[in-house]
Amino acid sequence: SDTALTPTAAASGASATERFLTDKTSLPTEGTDTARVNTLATEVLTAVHDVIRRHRVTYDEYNALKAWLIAVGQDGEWPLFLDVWIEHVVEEVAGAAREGSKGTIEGPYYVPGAPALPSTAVLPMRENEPGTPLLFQGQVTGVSGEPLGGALLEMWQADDDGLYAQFAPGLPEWNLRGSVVADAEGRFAVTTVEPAPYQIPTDGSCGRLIAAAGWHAWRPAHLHLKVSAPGYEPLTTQLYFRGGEHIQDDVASAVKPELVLDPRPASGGGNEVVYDFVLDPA
Ligand code: MBD
Ligand code: FE
Repeated sequence: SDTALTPTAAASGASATERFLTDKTSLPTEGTDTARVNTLATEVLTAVHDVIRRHRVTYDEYNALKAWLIAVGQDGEWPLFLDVWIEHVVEEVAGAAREGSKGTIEGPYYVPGAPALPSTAVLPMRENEPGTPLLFQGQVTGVSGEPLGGALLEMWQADDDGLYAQFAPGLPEWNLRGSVVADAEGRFAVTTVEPAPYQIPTDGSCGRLIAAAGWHAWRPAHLHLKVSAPGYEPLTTQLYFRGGEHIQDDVASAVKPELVLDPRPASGGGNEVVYDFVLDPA
């Protein structure tokens, strides 16, 4: 096989780390809330101390942890580790007061600036893109039912091999990534292909943790979306497929019942599904 086209933990980790450092706000240097940091850091450290005492952690185990933490950084897998095992609780807290559509985690593979597409569109894809065609349509409204004309739906997803453009080699830059602009009534109709389940890299430190703990590395097949409109709270979400593998045991714990699609066969072949988004006021 062509090793240049084989996805590796180190390559996708480096891309995800660079992505994060480019897009997300840099570390605050001023205005640090010392009391807040003191509370959070003290409680996290105390929780770790308690585990060490309760399980009589040995020096061999401590050194294995130290080596593993160093390797996570060397592999560029901090974005992956944090988004798989921590982000779902941050999102749970952040989204608790939302009245409109449920959201879920963003994960490490969002890239801003995907090609702009009209309300009826085909996501950028290769000729003969493998996978079951999917017509995904719906409407974006506010919580009072007001249509949000011109709402933006940024979409990104894995292909039929479970690979994300810009994080696995050999795919066109914007494959299965697009910025869809809804029509004047907030409606959209996007043609894509159904993604495959996603296996997080098994050849890096996150994979070594999974193997050592006897876990599995799978996420159920999913579409990622960021839905936004001026004056409304942006929504970051994912949509899954009823009956799909690992819906019940997502390694990233990011499935919610409201996020599971039930596509049915479309008359022209492939599948189709309707899903509406409701945004909270900002
Ligand atoms: C993904 O595709 C993903 O969505 C998350 C949350 C973590 C790793 C890979
Ligand atoms: Fe994903």
